[in-house]
Parts: sequence; structure tokens; C-alpha cells
Amino acid sequence: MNIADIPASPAHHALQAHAQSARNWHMRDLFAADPDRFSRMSLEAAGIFLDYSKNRLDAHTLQLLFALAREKNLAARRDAMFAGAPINNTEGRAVLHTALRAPRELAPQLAQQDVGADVHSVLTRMRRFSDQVRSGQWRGYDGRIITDVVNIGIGGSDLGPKMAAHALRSYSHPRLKMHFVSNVDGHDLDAVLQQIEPATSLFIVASKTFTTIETMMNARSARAWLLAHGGADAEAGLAKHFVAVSTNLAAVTEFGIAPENMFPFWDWVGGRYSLWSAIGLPLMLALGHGYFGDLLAGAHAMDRHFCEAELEQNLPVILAMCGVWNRNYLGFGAHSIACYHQDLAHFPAYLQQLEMESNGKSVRSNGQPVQQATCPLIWGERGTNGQHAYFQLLHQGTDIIPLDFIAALNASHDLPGHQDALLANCFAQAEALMRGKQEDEVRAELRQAGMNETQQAQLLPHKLFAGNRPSNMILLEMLTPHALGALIALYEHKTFVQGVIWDLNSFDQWGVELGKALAATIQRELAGGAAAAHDSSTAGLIARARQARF
Ligand code: G6Q
Repeated sequence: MNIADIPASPAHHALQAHAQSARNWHMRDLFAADPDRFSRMSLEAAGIFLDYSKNRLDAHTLQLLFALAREKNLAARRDAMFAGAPINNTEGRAVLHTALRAPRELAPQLAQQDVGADVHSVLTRMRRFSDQVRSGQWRGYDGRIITDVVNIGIGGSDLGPKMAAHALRSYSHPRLKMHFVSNVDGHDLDAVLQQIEPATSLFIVASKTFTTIETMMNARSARAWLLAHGGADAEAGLAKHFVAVSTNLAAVTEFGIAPENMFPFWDWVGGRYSLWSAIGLPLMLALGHGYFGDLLAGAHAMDRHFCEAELEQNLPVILAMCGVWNRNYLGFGAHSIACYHQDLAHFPAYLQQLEMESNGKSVRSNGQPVQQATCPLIWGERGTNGQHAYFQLLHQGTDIIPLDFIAALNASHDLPGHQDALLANCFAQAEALMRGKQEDEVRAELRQAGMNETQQAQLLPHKLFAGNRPSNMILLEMLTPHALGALIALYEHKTFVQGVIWDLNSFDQWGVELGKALAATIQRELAGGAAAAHDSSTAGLIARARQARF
């Protein structure tokens, strides 16, 4: 595949031609030439404010990007998703996570299913159950109330609830401690089991398929631990301490969890889009149904904006198209997420899955090779911590890596001074990355420090900052459930828009299958089974592990 192949697209050709000159622009000059740049290139929707003025683009660039989006029939593709068309074509499925947060009457009807009725019936059951656990009415096998909730799940059945439970910890029930176990590495489960008591713990086995190796292994080990340490008989222990979230009733029953303790969802909910479904049960337990409802409402507000606003005023579309410009026309291969909110610690990892599993693909939905680069590498950390680690590379490294800064204007603590210090750093980093530091500024500084010409000449190149490094600034009033819902939905739709531009099916993930199949073979060999055919490196590693095991 030649990534430089040019698709037959007038908008794409125009953008390529335009990029020839745009590559030489400096954002300092763009700001100097237009005092209204900030007000022209910022907007607010569903409580989320976006400043995208610190990108290397102008009004004409944006026009061309919107033309590309129109050429790709973005609006029709979006409407098809919301209407329940089977846009996940390799799995023959609709993609309806938006129906999970819509008022009942707005959910589409599928041929075999009244989506709104099913969604709201599960929400009612989740609400009843979470009320019982939170109030202390739901008791463990010896009559004590539940103090610890352990979610066992991985990937989409882990990252969303874990990220959101952490982000909204200041809204959480004071008694219930949330734990998330995902890794097949037994150290993960072991560390949690050491902190909890069987009689006061509730396990949620969260797995869409209920066949995922990591989750099933952890669930079986947790079940054995409960029965071995709990003094509960198998039936009572499981009934009071294990619930399941899944689409696979048969496997849940087979595991020993009764149907009344299973919260279902449906094949049209993709794993990485499943936080809004029963996969959000640990969140509803932590937050209560009121705040969980606010989370859904925030996401729905962003859905409405995405569906109703013109492309030029559409937050997810703008965020996506700035990304397309950076990726495909300026050639930047990575994108960093800097969350200036400690409680968003897991947000970069969540976005890694959302964007890279959705759009990390080389084949279009019609099976043809893609004709341009697709998802950049997504990575990030919290601010200000990242500043003291890898921001050196962002400021002066040989690669240009655009960033999304995400911050809340108001804190949910009242420690004096911290919030101003945090926001000052956030805004300063974006300013420094854009503006840089020029030779005359550095020379003046060095002169003032008393250095002679020779000393100045030595230090000058090290102290220069080229600047012109793009970033978006995303601001919330405060990290509330509503704001988090809107923020997540913003990125979901950004991901969808980019998938449309790149002609991808953003809702399958065949790339994870090969490693799973090979791991099953190697696991049998590690356990003493016959050797399979491998390259010499893999065979050598297996032999090494077998020899060295105690
Ligand atoms: C997400 C992926 C993947 C999935 C996990 C867990 O979009 O499909 O991350 O969520 O593999 O799958 P189960 O929920 O079936 O255990």
C-alpha cells in the first residue's frame, strides 16, 4: 500500500495544495494578523468549551476541511448511525450507544427490538439494585452490608467505568470502595483480594461475550476465593456476592449466576462504547442513579449538538477535522492528551482504546487499502506531571506532536491557590508551544544574566523554542457527571467523524484476534503440551520460560 496515493477527491486535492503553503506558516503570525482569532476559533456546546485557534490553519483551511467532510457525506453517515443502520458492516451490527443515553421516545426501533423499552427496563433494574446496595438493604451471606465492589472486566468492560469512577470520585458513595480488576496477571486480582473481606464484597463480572479469557479466569479465581474464605455455601455465596453484566445469558447461567442477577445489554453496543449500558453498573453503584442519569444527560446533550449543529459550528466535527489536518496534511503521527485534572488520570488510557481501537486500521470498510494515514498514536498524562517528564520533547523534540489540553475551570476541593497554579500551567504550556522563544528574546535574557558574547553563542541554540506546535484547549466549568458525559461523547463523535473521513469501519477490532489465538497455543505449551511450530525467537522464549519456572 502506498500511503501517498491520492484518492479521487476534489477536497483532498485542494487540501494538499493548500498544505504546501500552510506548512510554512507560523501561528505567531496568524495571531498577529487577526486579533479576533480566538473568538473566531472557539465555541461552546453542551457545557464544553473548545479553543482551536492554536492550530496551524486559517479560515480557508477550515472551509476546505468542511468541504472534505461534506464530500464524505458525513451528515448522512451520522444520521445512519443514530437511526440504527448496520454501519458495523464486518459484523452486521447497528451502532447504537447513543440510544443508551437518549430519552426512551428518541431511541430507534430495530426490526427485532424496541430499543428504548429494553434500554429503560435495564436502567430500572440497575437503579433498583444499586439503590439496594447503596442503602445497605442488599446484604452479604452473613448479614453484613456491602463495602467493596470489584468490577472484573477488561478492555471496554473496564476502561470506561474505571476512568469515570475515578473522575467522579467526589460524587461517590462514602461507604462503597470501588476496585477494578482486569489483567490476567494474578497480581491484579491478588492485590484487591488482600484488601477486601468476602462477606462484604460484591463482584461484578462484566463481559459482553462472557468468554474473554482474562475476565473468566479472574471471575473463576474470585469465585473460588469467596467460597474458600467466606464460609458461604456455593449458592448463597454466588447469589449475594456475584452479579453479571453480559449479552450471553447461557454462559452467565453456566457460571452459576442466576438470570435475576444478570444485567443485559446488546450486540449493538461496542465494548469501547459500552460505559452507558449495564457496563456502567459499577458507576451507578458508586454515583447513585441521579448522578449516573446526569452522566447520560451530558452525553445526550453532546449527541444533540452533534446531530443539530452546522458542521462549521459543530464541536466534535471541528475537533476531528483539526486532527485530520494535523495527521494527513501536516503529517503529524502522534497526538497527546494532557489532562489538567488529577481525577482524569485514566482519561488518556480510555481515549487510547476509543481512538486507536476504532481507527487504527489500514483497510477501508469496503476491504480496499486506505489511501492516507489513519489514527495517530494517542498517548498522554496528567498535567502538571507531564511537564516534568516528557514535555521537553513536545517543546524541542524533532517530532511535532499536537495536544489536547483538558481542564476544569473550577475545582471540587477548596485548597487555596492550587487551581490558579494548575490553570496557569495549562494555559502557559499551550502558549509556549504556540509562540516558542525567538533568538532576540533569548539573547536579551542571556545578556541580562551577565553572559558575554561567547557564552551567549554557546547557550543560544539550546534555549531557542521554535514554537508553532499545535494544541486544542478543552475547558469544562467543573468536572461534574454531566460535563464528563459530554466530554466522553465529544471524543466518541470525534472518533466517528475521523472514521468517516478515512472510510473506516470504526466499530470492529479484528486486529486484536491474532495475538489471542497465538496466546492460547503458547499457554498450552507452557503448561507442558506438545510444541507447536514457531519462529526460533518464540520457540526459544517458550523453552526458556519452561526451564526457568519454579
Ligand atoms: C472493545 C473491544 C474490547 C472488549 C474486551 C472485553 O471495543 O471489543 O476491548 O471490550 O475484549 O470483551 P468482553 O466484554 O466480551 O469480555
